[in-house]
Amino acid sequence: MKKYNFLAFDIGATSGRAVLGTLAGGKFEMQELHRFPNAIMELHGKYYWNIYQLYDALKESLMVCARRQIVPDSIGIDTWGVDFGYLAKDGSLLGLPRAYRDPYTDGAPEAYFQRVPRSEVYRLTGIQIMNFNSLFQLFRAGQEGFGPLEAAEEILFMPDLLSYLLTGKKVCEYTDASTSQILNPVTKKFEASLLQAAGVSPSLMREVVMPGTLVGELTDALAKETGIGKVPVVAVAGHDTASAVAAVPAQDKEFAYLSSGTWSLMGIETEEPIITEESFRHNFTNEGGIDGTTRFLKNITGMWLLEQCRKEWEKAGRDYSYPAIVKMAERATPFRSFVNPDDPRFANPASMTEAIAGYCRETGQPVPAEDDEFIRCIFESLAFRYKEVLTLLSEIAPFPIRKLHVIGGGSMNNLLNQFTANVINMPVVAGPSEATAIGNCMVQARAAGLVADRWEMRRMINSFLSPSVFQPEGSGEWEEAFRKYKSVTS
Ligand code: LFR
Repeated sequence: MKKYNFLAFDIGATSGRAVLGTLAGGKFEMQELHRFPNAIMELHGKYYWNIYQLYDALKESLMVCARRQIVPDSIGIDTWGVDFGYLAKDGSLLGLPRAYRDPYTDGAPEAYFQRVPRSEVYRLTGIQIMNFNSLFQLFRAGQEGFGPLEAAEEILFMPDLLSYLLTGKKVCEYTDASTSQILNPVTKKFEASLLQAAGVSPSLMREVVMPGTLVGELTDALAKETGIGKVPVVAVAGHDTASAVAAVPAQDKEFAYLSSGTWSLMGIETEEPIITEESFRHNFTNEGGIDGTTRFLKNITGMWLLEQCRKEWEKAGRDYSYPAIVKMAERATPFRSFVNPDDPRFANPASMTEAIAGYCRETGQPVPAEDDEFIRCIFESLAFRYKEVLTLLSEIAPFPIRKLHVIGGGSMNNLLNQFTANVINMPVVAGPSEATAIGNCMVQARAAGLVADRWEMRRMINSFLSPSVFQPEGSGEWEEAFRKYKSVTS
């Protein structure tokens, strides 16, 4: 029986991982081979991703593989969405990719809508309006006279860019391209008119390919230097959220998901995009999924709030582990103060604790002072925001939503899972926490002809996973607290 090795690179805004998925006789197993940091770097007032450091980390991971005598059958890369790098005519990488939290896009959508109305941008792309979408980044880069754009022959989105560094071959993978707000989700082609209106050339984009497409093999130099050989690189669902949703262990379509990490992405999987007056009004997005599905979802500011507080506490010498944080929240007084996690002030504040305190002060609530009060405020506020978005989703969904699947790192937070179940009054199924890496491996397995579609992937995932189920608990206290949340956040 052949044993297949799939190497998944799953790279997020704060760290990346090389995970090995092994498939033999219908049995799937995973192990982490290497973990490396990723961070936004500021240089002369602009914010970038250090792609060369990432490239080194990928190389190091390949060496770890080679040292352990593991020969991957293929490699797949997924990252966060929207960001991209610029390439010159000869294929040289121009500068560093800008990071989506660079404030250069503040106010960019409003300025762009002077050229193409907001409703038209949404009609053509079905993508929720967010400052940092690639369309607005290109628009601003053009206005800034950003050198790399001026010299660029084309752009490559982050997962494709990293695959290009590894193979020398270029593709534009569909799920990640779908986050750009340039792609039309119905035709699955880029809308030249949107780029022209941004003042950039439509020739920057190449044709999209579907997840599962072979990009190419590792370059000769890399194959030799790392000692791993000419391993093929497959374009998986390059957008991390698409990979995660592929790995939701659902058995039928009547579910909503919450991909919980730095962001909380809450949505449903549909056969067709939903671009209506209502979805426009509530700013829902239609991103591309596997098997031609649509991820109809909304971005909710997720663990970012906590991650940023944690950074401050760490600097002040208070370095809490994740389990310690959950314990602190458990002990804190319930229902004291709430924030709207999506308030723009939380996008990139100099101090997250100050920003939260300011929100509570302005809305006449008790101002958190102790660390445990901040944590409790964040968890409860997130649970309430989940309920708000799930209510909207239930109104729009073409099927009844019977449960919420929470996947990703945040699914390990049992306290928040229970809060969420209590407030949405529906079962919460938690796990896998490694959904993104699993989805990445599963698309590689499909490219190798080992699984047929997402339902077969999900059956396989279910066979080795035992997700925890959280049933709603409590009487009316969550409903009452939700009303208080509404009154301070609307
Ligand atoms: C999650 C994610 C979200 C996307 C945001 C920015 O990691 O990919 O789906 O909206 O990052 O790219």
